[in-house]
Amino acid sequence: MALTRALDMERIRSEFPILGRQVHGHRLVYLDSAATSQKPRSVIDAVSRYYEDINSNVHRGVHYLADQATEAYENARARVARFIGADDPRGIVYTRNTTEAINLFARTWGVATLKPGDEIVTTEIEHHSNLVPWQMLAALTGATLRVAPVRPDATLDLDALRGLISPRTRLVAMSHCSNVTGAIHPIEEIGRLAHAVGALLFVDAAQSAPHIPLDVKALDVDAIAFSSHKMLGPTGIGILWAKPEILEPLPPFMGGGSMIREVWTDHATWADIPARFEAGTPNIADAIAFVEALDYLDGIGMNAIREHETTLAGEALARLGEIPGLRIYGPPTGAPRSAVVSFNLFIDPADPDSLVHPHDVGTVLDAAGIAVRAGHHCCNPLMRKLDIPATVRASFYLYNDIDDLDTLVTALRNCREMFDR
Ligand code: C6P
Repeated sequence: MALTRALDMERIRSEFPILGRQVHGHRLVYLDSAATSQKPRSVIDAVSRYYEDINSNVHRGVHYLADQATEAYENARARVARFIGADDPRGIVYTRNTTEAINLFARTWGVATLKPGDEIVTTEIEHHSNLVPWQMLAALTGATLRVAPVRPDATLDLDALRGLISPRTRLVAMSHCSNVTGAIHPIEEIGRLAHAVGALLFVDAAQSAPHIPLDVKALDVDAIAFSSHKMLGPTGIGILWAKPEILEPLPPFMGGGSMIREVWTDHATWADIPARFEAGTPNIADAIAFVEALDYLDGIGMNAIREHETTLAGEALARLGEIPGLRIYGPPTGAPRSAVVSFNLFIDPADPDSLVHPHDVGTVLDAAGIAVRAGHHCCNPLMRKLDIPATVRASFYLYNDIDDLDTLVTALRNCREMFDR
């Protein structure tokens, strides 16, 4: 049964071949899209088509195939720019993933800009990818890292974050959407505060770009990072976007082919952006196939996807909340959130020691054909703050429907009974 009229679920499901398979004798219920999404047939075909038709290196050859591959690779860059509302494709830098995009920005902008006394502001709810690179940058430059705390209810303390932004701040680096709680953070407001003190806003959009219409101009962010694999595209391709005027004066990230203008034995000069940041043979096939993913998302419409997921998340919160002893971590009802739901099962809600270990819950769900993530979700500081080892996380996407939620709820009720015995 379709939950909303926003999407044609039958058609969408039929376009994702993996959703037709069985796991442990059950229909696969894939609720782990925050880790990586499934891929529609058009993306899978685009990868093979590239190797069958135009496989060649880019920006090097003088032959027909090299021209075709280069054109497709650069058209893909322009397509990504259009997807996020950026006017100039020179602001799009291909990386392997969000993690590499954040490290690239830290190692280029950060090393070129920061000095002792400067401050980077981030938050306790960040994925390690948006925390550790800033820790490393602070150690390298003598800058100070300030970290806004999470409240005991697992929401970000926005007042504390506002209070940390000062004339010493050079960069605020924060997630648009938490991969654990699904909270959507007010990046427009934080951006205004950052800009008022002359700082930049860097947004980790790994969990928002796949689910929320994004427009970098309307949001007025300075740089963002996201991963193709979380938004129907292939693994191995990520995006750093930054305003071209920010990228223009920066030094390269890595040295090698493609990123140079001229090389002598003792020095070199740099290519223009974005080539300056793309040393070596890039991931051509997956950059080109990423276009199919973006076309697929836009074909359905990011607003329709958001509407579908909001309805599904609302239903999930209500239904999961009825399971005795199930505790959900994250924003209060009505607060902006994505379709990521983290929770734990306690046999006795009043006794923290009665926690059913999330890995055990994950294993029971897996036996029923349900794929969720159980763990710390690369968010150790958040887990420490919540005083839990891990959570179970169900993350929904455009191909999930109410029957997936039904299956999850039934399996969780069974799981609770099993551990209560
Ligand atoms: N989160 C999850 O299961 P990469 O691995 O580089 O594509 O993305 C890193 C990353 C950065 N920021 C956020 C908010 C993320 O959620 C992730 C990836 C996955 O939650 C894998 S750990």
